Amino acid sequence: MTTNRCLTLIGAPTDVGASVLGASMGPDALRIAGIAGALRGRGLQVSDLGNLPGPGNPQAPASGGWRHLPEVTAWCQAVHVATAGVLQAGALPLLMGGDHSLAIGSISAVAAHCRASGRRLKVLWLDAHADANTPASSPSGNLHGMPVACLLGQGPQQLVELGGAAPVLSARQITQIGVRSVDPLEKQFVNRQGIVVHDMRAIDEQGMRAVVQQALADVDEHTHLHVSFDLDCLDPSVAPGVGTPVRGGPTYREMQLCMEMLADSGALASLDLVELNPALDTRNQTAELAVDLLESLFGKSTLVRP
Ligand code: B3U
Ligand code: MN
Ligand code: MN
Repeated sequence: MTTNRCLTLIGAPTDVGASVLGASMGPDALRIAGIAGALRGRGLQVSDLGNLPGPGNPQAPASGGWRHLPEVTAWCQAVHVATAGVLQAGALPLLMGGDHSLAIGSISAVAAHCRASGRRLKVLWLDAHADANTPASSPSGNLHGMPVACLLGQGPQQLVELGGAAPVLSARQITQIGVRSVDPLEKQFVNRQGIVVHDMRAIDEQGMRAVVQQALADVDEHTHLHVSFDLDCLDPSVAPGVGTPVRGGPTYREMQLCMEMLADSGALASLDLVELNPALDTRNQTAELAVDLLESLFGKSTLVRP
């Protein structure tokens, strides 16, 4: 169970890092699904900062290897400042996306906070994609496919240096779970960097329990655990409301176990919940599933466990 009992919701209604429009409606869909009440039900003190303001989506083609760099930079700066403020106030920031490019803003703020407070940062990246493209490797130019590379110091300078110090992370600080779609050149980057990826084959062969145990092996009481949860990690049969679904993802039960084990670590201190696309959802099913999984992430369990 996490020790921080104050949580602040931050809405980041952007889809400017993606091709498919609609993730900008994610924060409100999560509110409609009852995110604040569910977290209060877990005993947390919840406040909602509302939605951050940011630039709209110009729907421009890629140039220079990326799309919408000034707009994504502006969103990430806003997210960075808001996340830093919440951490400074001693609360747990929960970023409601919005597309996954916003993690450059949140994680750069979390990393600065950890540097200042002497805590070790560990990032768990739950995603169907590795999000480790660079402008040279990206097939789309979409910046939501590049946040991991940017955080590791590879990408447009504005994003790489968004939080000042770069790189924000070293490869051993990030572990990925649920990955099943990686572009050819992106694969080379992931291998060169030595990022630990527990792909779907690992989950199939070893089970979610063993995978999460390995991912948490270096997490202790001095660790700030940041979870960056892209909802397209889940199998699209249970989570259809995402812009870039990939079949063959974790089931509801597998992801619930993952959430329960992360809760047990007691280390969770910040969170991104991204890529929810209400325009593609059926009756807010994916938002409701996200809220259900959050309850497990914040300690809900069927029985009292020792
Ligand atoms: N790897 C592809 C697709 C993608 C990555 N992240 C998302 N989609 N959501 C790309 O465009 O970089
Ligand atoms: Mn992602
Ligand atoms: Mn994804």
